[in-house]
Amino acid sequence: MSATATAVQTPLTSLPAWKALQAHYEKIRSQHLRGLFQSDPARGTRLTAEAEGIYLDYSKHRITDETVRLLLELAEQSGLRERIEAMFAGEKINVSEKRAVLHAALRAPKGVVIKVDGENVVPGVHEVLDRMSDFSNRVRSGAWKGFTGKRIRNVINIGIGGSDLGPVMAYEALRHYSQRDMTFRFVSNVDGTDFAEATHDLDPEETLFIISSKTFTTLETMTNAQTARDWSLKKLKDDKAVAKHFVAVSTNAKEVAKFGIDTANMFGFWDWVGGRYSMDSAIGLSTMLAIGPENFRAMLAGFHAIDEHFRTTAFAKNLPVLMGLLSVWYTDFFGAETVAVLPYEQYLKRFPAYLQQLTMESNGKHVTLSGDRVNYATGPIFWGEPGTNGQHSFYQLIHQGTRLIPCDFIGFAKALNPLGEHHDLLMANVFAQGEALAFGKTPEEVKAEGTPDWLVPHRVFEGDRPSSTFLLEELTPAALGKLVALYEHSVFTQGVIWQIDSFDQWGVELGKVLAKKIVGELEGSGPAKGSHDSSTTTLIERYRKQRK
Ligand code: G6Q
Repeated sequence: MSATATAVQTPLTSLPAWKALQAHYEKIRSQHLRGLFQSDPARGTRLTAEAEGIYLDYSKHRITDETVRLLLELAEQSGLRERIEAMFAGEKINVSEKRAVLHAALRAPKGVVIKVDGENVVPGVHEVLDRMSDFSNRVRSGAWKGFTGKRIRNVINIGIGGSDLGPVMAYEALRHYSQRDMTFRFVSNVDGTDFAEATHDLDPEETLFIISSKTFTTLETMTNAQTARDWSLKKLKDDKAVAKHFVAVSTNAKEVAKFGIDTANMFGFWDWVGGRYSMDSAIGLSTMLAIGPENFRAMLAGFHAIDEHFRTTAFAKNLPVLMGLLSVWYTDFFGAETVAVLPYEQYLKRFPAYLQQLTMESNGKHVTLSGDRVNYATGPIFWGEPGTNGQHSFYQLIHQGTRLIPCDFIGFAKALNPLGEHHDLLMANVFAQGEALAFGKTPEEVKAEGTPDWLVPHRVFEGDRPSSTFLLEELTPAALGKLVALYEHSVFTQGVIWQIDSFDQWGVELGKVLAKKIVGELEGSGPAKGSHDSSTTTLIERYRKQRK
């Protein structure tokens, strides 16, 4: 293992920049954004950054130039530069799983050399991409036929977590570019309803299943895959049909073959691709089938552009670095618990859900790389919904509640579906929300509107509520790749500052193990067999009685 991955680090809270930020916070905490803008009208143009067609306005944050300077120092003192180099060089920076972290290799152009254990992984990436392209073209054109000779009209991706959230999000985000005479569905939950609803109106003769599972052992996915097999064969009545209606995306050829899928129809990836970082690997096969290989490659180019930006741009102008540092600033100094992601783009409706896994599974950690308990807060809770819908539900709390919730607003200058005034109305709302959150409405302003005294407190907006605004030209496949890569690298930046392993996920293990144990105890109706606490035992017994 490399020196960079395991080097003993100065504890975060002992770094000079951290201490300076603590002192600085005391000075800045009571400064209102109204005052900051009044005394420095240029901040709205200065505290911005732009790269690869993405404009980030971070002026509506509770920061000054001094805050930014100290946060950048924190990044330097945390060794972010070396850690970025280590990641892109294929070092095993996922220390608890002893793995390299190379989602950046998935979008590296041909000719780039990225080595893992001495082997260049880029040619293998392109070999899989070429096979995916060939397969997608055949299905999309109708050349690939189902077992009874019918054209494939429906594609169902079966996968969960990292093998589902990216594909669902990308399909929804890029639906505008999708082949409209095909239906795409996604089944993830072990709850049978998910499968039943996804298939109820489909014909097995026209339906292709993609079983997406890195390990090919995940309980939910294997259960759904088996159900899909039964559903198909009930109509197709011949085991040989499996080869025409099932393909696999996995790293586990042995299990794929055991399931009955022809390994010629298996698309592989590698242990250096984490599940939540895999939507641009073969896990994105459903995306490629929907939008076509060219658009998929455009998306990869978008990812790559931000990889290069992150790797080579000075931190002061580096979008993911700035995003990551701002998150640390609110999480650790203001004590903010959550971040709201608010895309003003209906196609991005699953983007917050996708980011929940990316951010929370990555940075929801309570020990450092060396296993010590952290004494500061790590990964915030991510949540959100598209605007303007959220404005009519939870924005009330962001505007007038008692919590500080930094917001990420995402908007596009051009509409993909221009209809009358819709887009201007949408964008007017995103700009208005950032403005209202930052500047609010004072009691004097409320009174001046003729509001009776008793009602004034209810109608006051304190303001001083921070937000970032991301403005892009249009939601294209490349733009989506860029947006996702921004958040990926922001997550990494935060993880480096917090000295945690952003690439493992041990926290999902315990529940899985216990579920396997309990499932065998649900048969019968007498007292529960397993040794559990009194609460779990009672719940199991009650279930056994009621299920009859
Ligand atoms: C992601 C996690 C997790 C994983 C799923 C599915 O980073 O590791 O969400 O993607 O548990 O795993 P398989 O792809 O192995 O079925």
